[in-house]
Amino acid sequence: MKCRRCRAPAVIDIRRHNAAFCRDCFLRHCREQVRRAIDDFRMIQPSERVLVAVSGGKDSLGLWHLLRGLGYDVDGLYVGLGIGEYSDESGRFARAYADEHGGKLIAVDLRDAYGFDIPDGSRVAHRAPCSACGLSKRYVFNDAAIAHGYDVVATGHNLDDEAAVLFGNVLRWETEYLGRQHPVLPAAPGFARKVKPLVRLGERELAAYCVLCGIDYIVEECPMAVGNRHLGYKESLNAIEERSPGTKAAFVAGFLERAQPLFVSEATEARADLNECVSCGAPTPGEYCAFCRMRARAVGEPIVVGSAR
Ligand code: Q46
Ligand code: ZN
Repeated sequence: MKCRRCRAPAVIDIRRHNAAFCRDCFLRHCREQVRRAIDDFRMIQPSERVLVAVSGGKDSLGLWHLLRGLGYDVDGLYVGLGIGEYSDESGRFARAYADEHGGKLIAVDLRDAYGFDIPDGSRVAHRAPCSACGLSKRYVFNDAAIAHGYDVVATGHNLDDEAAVLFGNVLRWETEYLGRQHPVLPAAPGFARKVKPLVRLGERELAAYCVLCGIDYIVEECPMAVGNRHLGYKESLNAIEERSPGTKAAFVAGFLERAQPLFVSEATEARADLNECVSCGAPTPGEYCAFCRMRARAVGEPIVVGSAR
């Protein structure tokens, strides 16, 4: 197996590109995919400050490394979710990367900052752990970006993630989510811009990128992911991809090009006419934002005006 670019011995083959690469050409390929995604979707301007949501896994640490390699001004944000040993470990990997590579890492511990963690909070609030977790992370990323003056929040969602989320949204015809499923969610009053620069790279490529760059990352999956729908969608898509490489990339790219614009108005309507949460000031369609409502249930206290920020 030879590298497609330089004919040196290859270290990885990527079936959907029908190509193999040596180490250096593969790293270049990864940077190139990220650069193309950023340019195609106008994700980040060169002078902007970027906050990467870091979980300690291959995607987020790989993203931090790739963005730095492309010359962006990037810091990391780690949210301590309180998911036992998994959170302790993932925090260690995030801090170790920041120490080793001289990156600035902002850490927010959910329990210290907001009084609950994901396992207890989701149980008490009667919410599925991943739903409570997703809501909390989105809230904390946005809040931290605005509080610290970042222009954009970058998350490590890769091609496999995007394909699985799209698959789920299509199976249930979640039209509002489909309208919002885009590599860039523009800024709006109270919302920082959100971008997904890894949308052109698969999970396996990210793992290989980290290994070849010597980036240590947490390999264990979050224990709360076991049996969730998202994993089931990934497995189904993997089976399809195995038989016909390139399906996931075509699915996501075709959606973004031909179908996503049809659903945009629904998502925009849902974002219009928002009020400020009476408790924390975050944008919300109601009186209190979903995070403050969940937090109040999780900590077993009434929502206090001005309590969360
Ligand atoms: S961390 Fe949180 Fe994931 Fe764990 S609880 Fe679910 S959403 S699975 S990315
Ligand atoms: Zn609120």
